[in-house]
Amino acid sequence: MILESIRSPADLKRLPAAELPALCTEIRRTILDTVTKNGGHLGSSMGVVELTVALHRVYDFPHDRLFLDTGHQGYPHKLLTGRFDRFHTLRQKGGISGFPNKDESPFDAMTSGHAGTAISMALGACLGDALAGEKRRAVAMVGDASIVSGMSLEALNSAGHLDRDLLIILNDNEQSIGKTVGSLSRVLSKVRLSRPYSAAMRAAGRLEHLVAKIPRIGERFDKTVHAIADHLKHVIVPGQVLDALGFRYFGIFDGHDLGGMLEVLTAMRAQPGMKLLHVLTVKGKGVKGCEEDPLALHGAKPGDSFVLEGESACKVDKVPAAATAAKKGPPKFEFAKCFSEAIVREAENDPRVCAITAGMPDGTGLKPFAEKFPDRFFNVGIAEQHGIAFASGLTIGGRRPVCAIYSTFLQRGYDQVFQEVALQRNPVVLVMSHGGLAGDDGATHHGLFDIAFLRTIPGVTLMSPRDGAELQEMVRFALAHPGPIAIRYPKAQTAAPGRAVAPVELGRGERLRAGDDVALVGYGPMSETALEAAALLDAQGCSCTVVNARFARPLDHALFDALLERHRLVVTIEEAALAGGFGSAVLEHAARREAGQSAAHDAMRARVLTLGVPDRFIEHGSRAELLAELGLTASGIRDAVLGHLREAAFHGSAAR
Ligand SMILES: Cc1ncc(C[n+]2csc(CCOP(=O)(O)OP(=O)(O)O)c2C)c(N)n1
Repeated sequence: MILESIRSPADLKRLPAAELPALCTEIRRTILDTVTKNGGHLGSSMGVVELTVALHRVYDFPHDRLFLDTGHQGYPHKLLTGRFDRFHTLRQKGGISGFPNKDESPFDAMTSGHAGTAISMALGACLGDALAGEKRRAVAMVGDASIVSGMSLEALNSAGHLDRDLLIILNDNEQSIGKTVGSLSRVLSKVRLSRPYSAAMRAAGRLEHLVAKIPRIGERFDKTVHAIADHLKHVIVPGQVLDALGFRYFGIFDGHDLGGMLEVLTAMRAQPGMKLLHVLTVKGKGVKGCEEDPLALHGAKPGDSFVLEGESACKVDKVPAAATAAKKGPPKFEFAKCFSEAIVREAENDPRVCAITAGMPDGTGLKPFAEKFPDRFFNVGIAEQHGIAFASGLTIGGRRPVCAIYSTFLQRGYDQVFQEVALQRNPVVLVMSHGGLAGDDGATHHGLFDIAFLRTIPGVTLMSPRDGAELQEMVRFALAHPGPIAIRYPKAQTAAPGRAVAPVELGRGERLRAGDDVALVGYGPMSETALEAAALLDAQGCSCTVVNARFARPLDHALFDALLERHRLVVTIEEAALAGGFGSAVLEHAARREAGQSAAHDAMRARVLTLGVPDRFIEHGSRAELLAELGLTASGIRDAVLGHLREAAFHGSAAR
């Protein structure tokens, strides 16, 4: 196997050119075999195999710097930069990350996972190096959905006039997760149709033979031959726009033509200044059916069986028995599916209900809504900031918008939640999926900070359901609420909805069972874990009250006063950062309450123990593994409580 012998790009550079096509096939084979076992981002990586091989053959990384936008297309890069041996551990706990990670390899110029950041980072690196007197080149590879995100456009705007040696590669596969949306993407489509070669290159009298002989473009030419002349008259040629911005535009090139990529990148490397290279690729290239259904290939789950073109079956190990056994028992639903059902139901009853996603109609569960209410569904692309402000605008028109964004990506829209939503008191419903540990995607994708960052904004109500049935009630409650409100839930399964849920009341928690010694208060699905922990603590002679907090804001002060007075210890449990989170809110309340009491009034027997995610970044692993590591399981909670009580008893007796 050639790939085995590639320990670094230096080995790749020594490889006879004739062996490169076989190497590309091996890279595709390795990615497919690994991702169908471990899960991962398949389509984007399969699409950039030739491009990545050519980049590493031509550039001198890590002296030159490569910034992969979002990073989900980075598997070929990992395989060529000394990680072949460990590639089978992809996305597994302790194994290599599914995204570029600067702690993993010097070839990863940045740790990434969020879209739209590569151009800014590459530009900053260029300028930083220049200021340090170092001569290095920088390359940013950006997808066609990410390059039209706000941050990329801001970076292009700021980069153009700076005379730095930066190459931006627009990896255009016409896909985001699903079809790329928006008018800028329509401009790109027109460009694809109208600009099959690089005028700049032609003017330079070089590389004319690289004029893209792209089959898909060719087909489209046939179909639209009459339209082309028209397009040529009206289209905004990116070369003109980018020239005006200070970039030199080169395109379009076939990203699967390895020889062509080597030649064009060699030319790019020799050209000083800001360049944008427009490359057309096919998402999932090499996988059978990739052109019909690229969405299916964006992310693969363990056990998915994909077949490489020209093969009848691929080697896919069956899902281990343990994993299938876990599926038995009462029916389970994804939280996202429960949300999906609820929002469709609410929209059927209320024509004001609208839904917004920032490029994630599938992951957020909004697809059924989009199909049923296309006029009330808005996919704004990878533009969380815009999506939130846009939702707020919809309220001005009397609509009831639900903005469904993963917790980690909502971080992009903090200022919009502050100014466009909260300051105006506009009733936007923010629905955060992946609130908690996102599992295999790792540090960039865990949604751990939303409670802390939203809790500081006046007037934003925060809640989290204990299960799918309660989530559906909360969606109903949120849509009737007169101000900004956010619901968070994890990327996890829950009991199928159906149980009767006690009515949701603003700022009121729900007592699930009564006990004498310790009160366990769960936020969201941690309430279920708290119930299990209470059973374990019972067995140790420790009687527990269990509360489902429901709201992190407003906090149920009366309930917490009662808990603090009647228990030796109040324990808060959340799948979120402890710093500033739900437990912090309870601690603040307890401290304020204590400060207001006279020294003689020693009614507050309880102390507060906060359990959650400590003050560090959490790497990838399955959600179950990470919860266990962080002690957020029933046995972990039991051990923490017993340890705390033992310590308190020791200090108590020492003081006496
Ligand atoms: C800020 C942010 N929002 C949403 C996402 C989720 N996301 C991951 S990949 C992706 C699509 C990226 O499309 P594109 O840039 O065209 O690259 P491709 O997958 O086509 O290679 C999206 C929306 C993200 N990673 N970051």
